[in-house]
Amino acid sequence: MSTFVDRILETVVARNPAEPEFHQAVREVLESIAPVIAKRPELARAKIVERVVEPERQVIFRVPWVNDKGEVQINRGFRVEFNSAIGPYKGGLRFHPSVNLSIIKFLGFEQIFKNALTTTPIGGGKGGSDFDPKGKSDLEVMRFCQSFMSELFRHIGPDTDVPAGDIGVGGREIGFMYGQYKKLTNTFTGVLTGKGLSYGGSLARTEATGYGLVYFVTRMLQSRGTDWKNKSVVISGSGNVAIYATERAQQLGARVIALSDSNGYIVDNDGIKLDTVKRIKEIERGRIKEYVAAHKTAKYYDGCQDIWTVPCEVALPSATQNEIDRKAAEALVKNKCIAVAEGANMPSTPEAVEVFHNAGVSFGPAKAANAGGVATSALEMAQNSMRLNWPFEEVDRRLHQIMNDIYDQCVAASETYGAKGNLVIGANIAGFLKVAEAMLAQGVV
Ligand code: NDP
Ligand code: 2IT
Repeated sequence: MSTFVDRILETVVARNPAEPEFHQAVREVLESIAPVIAKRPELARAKIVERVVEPERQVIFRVPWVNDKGEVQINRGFRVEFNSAIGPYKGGLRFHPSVNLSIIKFLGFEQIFKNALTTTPIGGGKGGSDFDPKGKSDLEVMRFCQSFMSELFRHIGPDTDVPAGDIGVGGREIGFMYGQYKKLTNTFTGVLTGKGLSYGGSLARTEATGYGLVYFVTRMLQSRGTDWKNKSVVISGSGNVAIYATERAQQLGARVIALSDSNGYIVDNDGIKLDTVKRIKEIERGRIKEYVAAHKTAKYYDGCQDIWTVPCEVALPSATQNEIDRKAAEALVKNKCIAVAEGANMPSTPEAVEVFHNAGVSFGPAKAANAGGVATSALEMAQNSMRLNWPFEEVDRRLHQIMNDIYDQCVAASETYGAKGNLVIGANIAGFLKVAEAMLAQGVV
């Protein structure tokens, strides 16, 4: 089994040097699917795994733009079209100074299996730029987005590749990119998701990742014979995913007591007042620190990492990759945390996941737990194709159903392959098998 993992990983590392996040994501999937390959020689013969770790297409491009002072700026743009076996490439765009090829490839690789789990017909892709929207004026963001789309537009399309948001890309950025795509192609199509409601966006897409995460955790808690009522919850980040996970968890009776950003975290033992967070983050584009000015009983702590030392029963890492290491996981376990589910992509290191599994903490991996966002993007694509809009309740009902299906698929696959209770293995196997069957059927392409 380990020969299989080592052999493929060796090639991946040699062919993609200096891409540690990509290697990390590939290793986890390989370790999970090794028993499937052992049982299915036709997948080995067709070299499905060797093919799935190689992106179908990778585009890297220059993004020049002019800032408000009239100075020329140069960023780098990426779009990795990873796998189109089950549908058009689909996945977000991340704008953050840390973006590089390794980050985009790990995200694109994860997206293949996540999208397969949603049961909607979408392939896997990801893109972005090392552009930092923080501290930029709206006009600077617009000029950047227009320049970014001036190259990206020739690679995407409603039946080819459909980007959306991720870190640093929300409604404002999607709007500017959509406008530029429309101007360049003279078409009005569903080429991006996460659009504004006035020009083809879906109700509930904004809420979907966070709400979906909460629906997934509901099932994890049910399997332990409990629910959200009065549970203390710590959520990292204070962006799109964190805000709407907080909202839905609170509606279900949970006590969300901490949120963060990359500078630090707040603790409000009376429960986070989400209206204040929405004002600071969504309207004023401020920092989470400002929360304590409005709520004197809350406390702010510098440094985001120590948020995991805040005692809680449920932890939802919803900021970024590798934010929970072994030490943070041990702190959560020590404080009697019973469930951890990943709102962010790959927020737990492999060592942290091991700590959770060994301690009997229920663990919901990203590609299952945060799939509600992209699933609802697929619902947005469906509505755009039909040229109609479903009501909020209809989209939310479908999202809820999809999250329940994903949970059931993960449990079933984990049991079939002798790893009951391990949702990491379940998610990887269930997602992989769907993509593998489609690749097998379509021949060597
Ligand atoms: P946002 O840009 O809305 O928010 C990101 C949040 O995470 C901010 O609070 C940000 O703080 C914090 N953050 C970002 N980078 C770091 C870092 N290096 N260290 C500490 N904190 C950091 O992004 P989203 O909420 O959309 O995305 C959050 C996570 O969820 C990402 O991992 C994304 O890939 C994942 N995800 C998003 C989906 C979506 O639909 N949006 C779907 C599925 C997964 P600061 O302001 O200081 O940067
Ligand atoms: O990581 C993710 O799944 C996303 N950022 C959402 C992608 C999408 O196409 O909606």
